[in-house]
Amino acid sequence: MQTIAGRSIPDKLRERFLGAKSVLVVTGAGVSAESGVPTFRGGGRTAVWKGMPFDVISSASMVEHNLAAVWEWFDYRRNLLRELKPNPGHKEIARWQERFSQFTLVTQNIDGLHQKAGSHDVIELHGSIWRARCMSCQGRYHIPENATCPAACMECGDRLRPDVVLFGELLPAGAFERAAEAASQSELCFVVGTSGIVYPAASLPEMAKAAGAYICEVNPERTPLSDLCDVVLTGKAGEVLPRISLETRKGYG
Ligand code: BJW
Ligand code: ZN
Repeated sequence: MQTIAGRSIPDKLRERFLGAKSVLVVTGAGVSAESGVPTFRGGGRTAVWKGMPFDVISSASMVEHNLAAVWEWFDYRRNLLRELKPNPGHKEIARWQERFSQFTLVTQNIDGLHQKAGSHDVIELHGSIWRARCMSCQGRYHIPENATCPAACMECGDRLRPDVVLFGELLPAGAFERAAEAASQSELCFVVGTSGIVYPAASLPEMAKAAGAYICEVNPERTPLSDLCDVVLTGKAGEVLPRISLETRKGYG
């Protein structure tokens, strides 16, 4: 593992970036930090609601016992998100989908900022804050940016909850399987802005590595995944990712 904190992108990464056909990007809360979204752990402001840490308010137990409080917390976050814009990190990742013949973006984020930046077919492992899900029939409802969520399920009338994945809950059907398939076929894998402690998302770089991919982490801090990576670019996603593209342009330097 090589740690790079300076200005330039190492030659090996440049070679891989120029030659790769199949690329996987795995992102976490850190990629949205420069847009103003609080992270869950470390790296600046962390998510707290009325004095409760996020793992208390964003928990299956709270959904069961106080769904109204959970909605209040998610409504509050959606209101903040409405004003926030994708940052250069999101935008660079969106450009990469045109650059590589096989490109997969897997995010743990629920904020929708990758899609706002132009990314499509994003695998959202932990759901979306912009959807609600019926607690009985699993019917899903998009929540438009300028509207409130429907009061109840239009199919069966039961209560709706945010369509996000809390600890101990299953990921959306097929999402992890598609991500794992992409990991097993990748030649180059970027792990951006995640603390790498939440599974099964954190196993994707491990799978990519086992399949022979070159792994590059982008994060201002070290994580439990750093040792697995071939290179660690120490810095903010919005600064480091555009530099990778810039420094791999023909004639650079
Ligand atoms: C920057 C930056 C900048 C700052 N640029 N970087 C195997 C082993 C052990 C445990 C498990 C296991 N498999 C499953 C588990 C249990 C559990 C788990 O992983 N627990 C661990 C904590 C030990 N996993 C689950 O429960 C998952 N479900 C599951 O596996 O189902 C099967 C199952 C069922 C029943 C029993 C067992 C298994 C579900 C996980 C759901 C996670 N949900 C949350 C909350 C969403 C709702 C909400 O938003 O309120 O998702 S938790 C929270 O953590 C959120 C995130 O998506 C997730 C990951 O966090 P992330 O993105 O990494 O953010 P941070 O804040 O942790 O890190 C930010 C990073 O950015 C830092 O490193 C900074 O340095 C960096 N940074 N600025 C780049 N500018
Ligand atoms: Zn229903």
